[in-house]
Amino acid sequence: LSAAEWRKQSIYQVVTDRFARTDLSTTAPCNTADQVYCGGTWQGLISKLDYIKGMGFTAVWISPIVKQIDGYSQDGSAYHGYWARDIWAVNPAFGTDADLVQLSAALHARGMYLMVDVVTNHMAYMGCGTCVDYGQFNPFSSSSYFHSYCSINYSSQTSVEVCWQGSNTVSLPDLRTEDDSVRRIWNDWVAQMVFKYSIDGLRIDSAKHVEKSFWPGFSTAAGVYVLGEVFDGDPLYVAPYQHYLDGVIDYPSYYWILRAFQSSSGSISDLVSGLNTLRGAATDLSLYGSFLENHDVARFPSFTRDKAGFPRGSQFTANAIAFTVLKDGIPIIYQGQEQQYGGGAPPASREALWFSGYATSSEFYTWIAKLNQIRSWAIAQDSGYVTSNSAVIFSDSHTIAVRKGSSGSQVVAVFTNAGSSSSVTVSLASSTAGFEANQSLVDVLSCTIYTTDSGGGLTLTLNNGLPKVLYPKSRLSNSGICPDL
Ligand code: ABC
Ligand code: CA
Repeated sequence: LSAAEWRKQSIYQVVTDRFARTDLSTTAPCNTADQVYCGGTWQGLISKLDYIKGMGFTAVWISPIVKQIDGYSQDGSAYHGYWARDIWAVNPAFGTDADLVQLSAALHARGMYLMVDVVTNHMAYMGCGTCVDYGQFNPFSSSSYFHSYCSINYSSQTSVEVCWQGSNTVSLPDLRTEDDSVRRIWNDWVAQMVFKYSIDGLRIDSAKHVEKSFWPGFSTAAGVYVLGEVFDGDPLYVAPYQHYLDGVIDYPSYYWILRAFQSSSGSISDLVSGLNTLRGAATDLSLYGSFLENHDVARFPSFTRDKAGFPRGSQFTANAIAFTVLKDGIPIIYQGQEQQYGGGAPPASREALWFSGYATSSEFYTWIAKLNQIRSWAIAQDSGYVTSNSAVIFSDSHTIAVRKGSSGSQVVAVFTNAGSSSSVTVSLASSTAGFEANQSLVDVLSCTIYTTDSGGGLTLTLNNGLPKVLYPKSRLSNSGICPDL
């Protein structure tokens, strides 16, 4: 699938081992601290695709598929998939080649897309950096394919690229991706993978650890949208990667959103200025991947204690999720957010989803479903929606209002970190929000109608810390959104 088509998608991130088992057990043990395989499979995922589709997602990103190193150590086992040994075989713990083909077919049958996580930076070895038995790797079965061992000094980009991730318990031998022999293998591999499993897009692991010049050839060989993981909070560090990859994961915004919405003293002004900086630096924000949680960070609810008001949960989380889904870029929701999982730093944030019973009535399941529905309706109504950059039209210490989309069908969303028992009033001017005089707008989250004044202005109050998303009432017919209005 092309980058242009990916802009309109909404991605659900799956850690295969932790999503669903073939037996669909909801009680099989899975203690995250153990860092062992819990039994999730591609067949389990196939059985639960309607759970994902039911939230309005159109694509699924799965954790890496290739064969891993065996064994167990202080760093755990390879259940996450980032410790490759043989790139030409699939991980038998998750299923067979045929299962993977079936997964992709099952997604396509639902009009959905498959994104696969790929690691080209390194292989893995259970042992220290200078003890590696290179003969175990397929195909990189000699030390000549690898940089010699050194541990990364993050203040040097050269070191980030040529030294090794991992530890001396599980070392991650760093490939000489600058060599033609290595590049040829990866380009051939990715073309075959995309073809064999009908893959629609790739999430590129450890993108900042590979020299930039590797990516254009790899991306051309893949022939599908590639989304790079550049794990860094600095927009000026991250943005240039988009000259080499279609998109990048939006780590800069992640940090600003996390800090702005985790408590009533979070900084909205840092969020506003950060977004401005990123907008200035980014080549194409519509191809960024927006997220609030993933398998490498602590879950958002682990940062916030507000459990009152919003049913079973937090207004802070509700705002942060809504902001993430409606901002510029392709939204990515990590499995478990819809069940308000609260695991802290990894491995704690890799809880098995089955303990939730896959409840489709949970508050955040329906919240996310609503947000995806609104976004996809805005996209269907307005061909410029995804490609137009949003603008912050109002902000103060507790609120931020953002406008996105073409005039006449723009989405105006107002978010707050004021918390559960708050009431904050915001005035939006016609000149910035773009509303008409006496226009009917619907807050599509609560299905409440608002009417602008004779000058097109609107004053509205956010109660109990929840956001509002305004959309022209005249544009909602047949949307299925707020059908009773
Ligand atoms: C295992 C154990 C852990 C143990 C560790 C030593 O070994 O599970 O308990 O502590 C995989 C597994 C991990 C595993 C590692 C290492 O391999 O999932 O469980 O840890 O064996 C990707 C994947 C990730 C994967 C790998 C490796 C790469 O998403 O799941 O990990 O294939 C770096 C990399 C990034 C990588 C991430 C985990 O580590 O760049 O590609 N993710 C700074 C650095 C970042 C760094 C980050 C986290 O710290 O700049 O490069 O990411 O370590 C901001 C700054 C940022 C800064 C953050 C922390 O603060 O702007 O730059 O990031 O303000
Ligand atoms: Ca490297």
